Amino acid sequence: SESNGNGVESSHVKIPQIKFTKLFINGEFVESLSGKTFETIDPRTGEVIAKISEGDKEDIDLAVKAARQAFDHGPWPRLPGSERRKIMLKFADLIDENVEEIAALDTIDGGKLYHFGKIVEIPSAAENFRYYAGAADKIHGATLKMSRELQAYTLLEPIGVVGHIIPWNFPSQMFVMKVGPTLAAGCTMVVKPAEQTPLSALYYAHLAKLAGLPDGVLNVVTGYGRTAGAAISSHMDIDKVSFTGSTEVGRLVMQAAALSNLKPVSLELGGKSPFIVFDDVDVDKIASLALQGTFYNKGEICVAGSRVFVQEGIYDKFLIKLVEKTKAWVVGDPFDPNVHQGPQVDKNQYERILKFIEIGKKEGATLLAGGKLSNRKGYYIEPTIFTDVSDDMTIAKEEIFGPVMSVLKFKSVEEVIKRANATKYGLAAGIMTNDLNIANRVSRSIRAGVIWINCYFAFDKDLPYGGYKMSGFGRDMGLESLNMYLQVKSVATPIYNSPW
Ligand code: TXE
Repeated sequence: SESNGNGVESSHVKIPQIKFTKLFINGEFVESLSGKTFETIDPRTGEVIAKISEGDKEDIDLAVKAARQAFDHGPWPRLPGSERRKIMLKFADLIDENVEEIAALDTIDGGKLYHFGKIVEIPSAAENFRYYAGAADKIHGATLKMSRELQAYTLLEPIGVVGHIIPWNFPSQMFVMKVGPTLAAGCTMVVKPAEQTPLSALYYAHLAKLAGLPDGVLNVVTGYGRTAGAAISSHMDIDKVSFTGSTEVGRLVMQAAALSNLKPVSLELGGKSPFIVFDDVDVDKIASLALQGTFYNKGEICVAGSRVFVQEGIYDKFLIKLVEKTKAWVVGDPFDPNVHQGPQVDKNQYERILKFIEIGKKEGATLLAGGKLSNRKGYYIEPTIFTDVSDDMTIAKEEIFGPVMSVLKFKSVEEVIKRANATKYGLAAGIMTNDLNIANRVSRSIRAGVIWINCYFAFDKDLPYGGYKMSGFGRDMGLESLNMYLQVKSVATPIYNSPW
């Protein structure tokens, strides 16, 4: 049932042929100028899926030129919002029409669950696009009440050419969550997908063309971060850069932006989010949620609730439930509908996670479940739970980005607030309690961009998403994200034509 991704049947689904492997610049698929390619790998097997054109600085230059031309002289920023909306809605319909193929691309490229992609992730990506399509004709400034005899108003203008650098853990959702508001705002752009997962981004470029998006508005340059990615953050003719990825690279992106043309930057970086369980909860239900909170998408999610704080009164009961449920958590081929967890995205991440597991053992945490490799080929790791974790252990401090949970015991509300906040990150937090006063108090005390009370991963297109502290700044999703792609221009004129 293994396959090399070339249109072969897997035991569960037909794996699509790879149709798009070249850079998408100015409305055409083209080879990179150097002619170089890189291999994208199927993490289920470690085998090569396809050779993809490797874009570098010169290719980014070409793509920026196309985007600049489309912004300065093309129709896109000048179209009435309603016209942009039409094309975006068509784009969304095309995503829906090709859901199975796109979901399968993300599965072979990133090890993501196929059925979840097909039923939830890709349709919600299309819906997210419609959300921004609906905003395209409602972007406007305000009339200002001035304290002098001036008539004044603000205009909201597209910021210009945008550079998007995106990661591999949610190739489709990241693409849509960045491209949707950028298009609605009337900007043009260059997108660099992660080198691990270039396939769906190129497929989306093809759909954009079919939807009638003018040439040069959306350019996709595949390639590595240190070359193509770095060329985006330091480009003199890119007006804004939006980055999602590691905190280390986020720092490089911001530095490059500062040293080049001072382009504004938005960064969505790592996290080490607390998932706090108070004594009064339904233990069975919340244990299931905690499992999802850490192991969903193989733990490759920046808002993973991987520090699970459990109040002492239910601590033992909670651990028993966690272990019981972990036994029923199935790791295997992500095309199989019964599987909960596929392989990690690549060998690097796989080895990085295993290293953290070893460090956890060495630093004295107790391995309650998992910790081993699965014996199959590919980059699979068992869902892993550590207990007796103290706040200063590496596994409690560093983002592991894998299926590894640390369980920590706490006594009081004040204590858990303090410990939950004792991290350089501030992306998300989960608060599990039926006590409204505790929920209110803790949600206001945690320094994080997203708080989920009695739920986790409650993503929604309406819900802005982003970090505090070293988890970055700027907000993706929601109407809030449109602001990242708009400039505010103030216009004032004397009311009585009187000079002042
Ligand atoms: O990330 P990188 P990596 C975290 C997670 C993970 C770790 C390392 O902890 O284990 O980061 O993953 C591009 N200039 N997250 O190494 O390198 C790169 O090509 C410009 C959290 O894969 O940050 C890719 O497109 N761009 C996260 C993107 O940056 C550069 C998601 C992200 O890759 C670049 C991913 C450079 N110098 C990893 N170097 C989240 N917040 O969801 C690389 N890139």
